[in-house]
Amino acid sequence: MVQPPQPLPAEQRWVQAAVALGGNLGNSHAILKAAVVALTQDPKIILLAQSHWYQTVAVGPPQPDYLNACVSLRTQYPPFPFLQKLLRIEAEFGRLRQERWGPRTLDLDLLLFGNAIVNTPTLTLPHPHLHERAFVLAPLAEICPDWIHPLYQNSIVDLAKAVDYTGVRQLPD
Ligand code: PH2
Ligand code: MG
Ligand code: MG
Repeated sequence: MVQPPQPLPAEQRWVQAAVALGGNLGNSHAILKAAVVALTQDPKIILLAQSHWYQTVAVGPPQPDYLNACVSLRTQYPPFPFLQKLLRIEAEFGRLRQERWGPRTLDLDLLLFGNAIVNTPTLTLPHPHLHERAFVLAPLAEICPDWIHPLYQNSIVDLAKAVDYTGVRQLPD
């Protein structure tokens, strides 16, 4: 008997995401660059763009300046497995963090995942502070100016126009 054609395995679709990188302990330049390489080594992740590096005055308790940047990428991971991937990379680079908003070797924050809106104890999308942080909006507006914030319905470049850039300095290439 002739078998009816079997459905092909569902292809995981590729979704665009944006990630903020930050660090202010150890050799931040080396650590953050290595974190980007670690992301690109995963076959379920394709890097699209990387912003300049920024030296930024710390928001929160007194601590050294941060190095910050953002990347945009496409991924076949769903949001939670993608978050797990980010946490694994943070752990790999010896993330140290004692206090909330205190100094850390590597912070990878999931900012945007397509137009997903997620509210759970472990993941909030879009990132709840994305729209108010100059150290995120400056690099993000470079690489994703037209991305519409799923909650505010404003473009990233418009959100970026509304914040104060005191203490945020773009570093030369
Ligand atoms: N991250 C924090 C707290 N404060 N300040 C700057 N400038 N850059 C950061 O990435 C940062 C911060 C918690 O994640
Ligand atoms: Mg953070
Ligand atoms: Mg974080």
